[in-house]
Amino acid sequence: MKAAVMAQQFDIEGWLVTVEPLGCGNVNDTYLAIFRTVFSEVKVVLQKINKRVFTEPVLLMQNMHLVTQHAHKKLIAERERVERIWQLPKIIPTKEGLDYAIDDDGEYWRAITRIASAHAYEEVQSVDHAREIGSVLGNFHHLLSDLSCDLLYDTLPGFHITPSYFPKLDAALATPAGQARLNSSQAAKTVMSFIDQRREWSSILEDAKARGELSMQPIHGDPKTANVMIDNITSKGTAIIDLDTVKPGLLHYDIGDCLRSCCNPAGEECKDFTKILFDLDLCEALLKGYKEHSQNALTDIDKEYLYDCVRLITYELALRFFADYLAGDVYFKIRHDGQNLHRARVQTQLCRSIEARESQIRRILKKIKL
Ligand code: GN1
Ligand code: MG
Repeated sequence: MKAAVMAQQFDIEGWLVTVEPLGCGNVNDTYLAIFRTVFSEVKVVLQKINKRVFTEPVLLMQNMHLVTQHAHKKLIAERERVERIWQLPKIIPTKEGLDYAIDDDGEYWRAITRIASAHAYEEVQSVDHAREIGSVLGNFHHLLSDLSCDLLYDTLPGFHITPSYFPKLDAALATPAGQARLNSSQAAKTVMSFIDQRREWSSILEDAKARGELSMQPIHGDPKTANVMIDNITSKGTAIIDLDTVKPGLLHYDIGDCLRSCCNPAGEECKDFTKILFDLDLCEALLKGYKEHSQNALTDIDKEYLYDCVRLITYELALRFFADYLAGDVYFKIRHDGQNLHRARVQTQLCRSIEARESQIRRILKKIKL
C-alpha cells in the first residue's frame, strides 16, 4: 500500500507496524501510522495532500512550518504563566530533512505529530465542550496575533471570500449536467433559490474589508468541532489541528466557521432536518471561551460584524457544497451520490435557524462583550 511506503520516508524511530485510515476529512487522505522499537511505540499522522484543492503543496508546507515554529516558541515562552499545556502538532521531517515527501505519482505526503491522550469529536458534546472549542480558537488567534501576514502565502486564493464561489456555481449551472442535477429534485431547487435570495448580501465582509474597516490576519481557516482536540484527562481543549488552511484572512472567517460548526449539535451530515438548529447556549459558551483566551484579538469595528460572519460562513458552506454537487463532486470527497446536496441542505437549514435567531445572537454578543 502506498501509504505504508510513504510512512517510511519520514524520520521516525522504529519499524512500521500498521497504517490505517484516520478521521472523516472532506479533502485530504489521512492515516494513523504506528511505529515500534524494541521498547516503545510512536503514533504519527500521515497525510496525502489533495493537490486538486491545494495546488501549491510546497507553499502550504512553508506556511505550516512558519506557523508551527512561531506558535511552538510562544507556547514554550508562555508555558509557566498559563494554566494548561496548550499544544500544536509539529511537522516530522523526512529522512532527508524535508517537510514533505513526493511519491512516484507526484503526490505530496507529510507526517505530523499526533496530539496524544486527546480526542476530537465530529459533533459538539456539551456546553463545556463548546466553551473549550472557543478557548482553543481564542488561544490560537492569540498565538498568531504577532505573526505578520506578509510572511504567509495565500495558498487557497478566494478561500472564504464568499462571492468568489459564485463563478463555480454559475459555470456548473451553464452545463447540461449541472442543469440536470438542479432540475432532478425539489430539494436542489430549494437550495438554489435560498442561495439566490442572499447573493447581494453575501459580499458584506468583503465590502467592509474594501472600505478598510476590517484587516487581514493569520487565520486557521477551518476551526470546526472535529479539528479541536480535547484532553482526555482534564476535558479541556488542548490543540487545534488541520493547519492546511492557515493563511491570511479575517478573524471573522474563523469565528463564523467555529460557531457554525460547534453550535449545530446535529452535525454536518445529519439526516433528520428537524434536529438542525443553531444552539444559543453553545454559542454563548463558545464566545466566553474565545474571549477568555484570545486576549483582545478584535477591534470595535470587528465586533460589529460578528453576527454577519456566522450567518455568512454558514451560507458560504451551503453554497460551496451545492456548487460542488452541481459540478459533479470535484472538490469535496463523497461516500454516496447526492452527499454534497445533502450537506448543502443541512447548512441551508442551519443558516435559516441563525437568521431566525438574529436578535438573540446579537444579544449574546452584546452581553459577552468580546
Ligand atoms: C473541508 O477536509 P476538511 O474536513 O478539513 C473544507 C472546509 C469545510 C469543511 C466542512 C480546504 O475541511 O472549508 O468547512 O470541509 N476544507 C477545505 O466539513 O475546503
Ligand atoms: Mg481542513
